[in-house]
Amino acid sequence: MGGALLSKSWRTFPEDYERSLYSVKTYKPRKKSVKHVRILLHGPVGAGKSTFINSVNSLFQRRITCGALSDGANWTSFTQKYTTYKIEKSMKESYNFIFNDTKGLEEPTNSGIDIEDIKCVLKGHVRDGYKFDSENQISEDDDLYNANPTLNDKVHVVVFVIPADKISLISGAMRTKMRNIRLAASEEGIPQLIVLTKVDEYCPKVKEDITHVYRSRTLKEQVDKASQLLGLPPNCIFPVQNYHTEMAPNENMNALILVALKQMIDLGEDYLNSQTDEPENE
Ligand SMILES: Nc1nc2c(ncn2[C@@H]2O[C@H](COP(=O)(O)OP(=O)(O)O)[C@@H](O)[C@H]2O)c(=O)[nH]1
Ligand SMILES: [Mg+2]
Repeated sequence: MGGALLSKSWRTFPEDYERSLYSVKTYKPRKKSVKHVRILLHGPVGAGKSTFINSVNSLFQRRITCGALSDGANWTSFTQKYTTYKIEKSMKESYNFIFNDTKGLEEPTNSGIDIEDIKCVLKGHVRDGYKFDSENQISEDDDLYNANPTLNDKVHVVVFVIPADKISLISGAMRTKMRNIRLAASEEGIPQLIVLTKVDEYCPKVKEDITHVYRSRTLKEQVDKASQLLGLPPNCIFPVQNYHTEMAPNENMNALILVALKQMIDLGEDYLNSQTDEPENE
């Protein structure tokens, strides 16, 4: 056994930051009927989903933004409102990628979203503002049920958000639920990836210096565990450190967040181009 840091990195630290930033900023779906790529974040409560969206926002605003998305006191609530998050480009405009955020069913409260509801989300049947109810599935009679979703309403990429420091604590039940969501997404042909958060919490060497992220021996092990957990290859797993306290903007943290975001957009764009524009009738 060697030290905490491997002499060789298992992935190259992203270098062409400005180019990636430019391509994300100017991204526009090739399909005219689609306004944006819709990214669905899913994962246990406290995994860092809201903080990731905040981190992306901070990256684009070039200052740290927080608060607005924090789940705060209501994280154990039984209902969860379906909300779309946009990143503002200017007063009038947003970037052409949007986020939706869903949490898994939690023991023991069993709050969270049922797999059947998630399937409806994936297909674009759930409108903004819908309050998920862990006791009842969305009904076709609901005002916020979209009976005729277009490609624009559908989810184009699914992101599992998993905390690096808690992978071993993920219960069998939670794992099954995540795998079922993965299966449902795969059935729709929707691509998936994993964002591995809290790499700073997990590895002291990474906390010291984020550029060590791809040289951390223990973190590589967590990447492999996450890969096994959901059956996604290690190259679909993106370690990040979110802006979680009063931190100054950091170029290296941004680089990791941007690599993950760019991959989400690229996979989402591939999915869009593989679909027909016709509204789906079920
Ligand atoms: N150290 C550290 N803390 C994080 C990171 N990401 C999120 N957090 C913290 O983890 C907690 C839960 O995050 P939150 O985004 O609310 O989780 P959510 O339930 O998935 O939306 C918050 O206190 C965050 O500040 C990270 O990368 N590193
Ligand atoms: Mg949240």
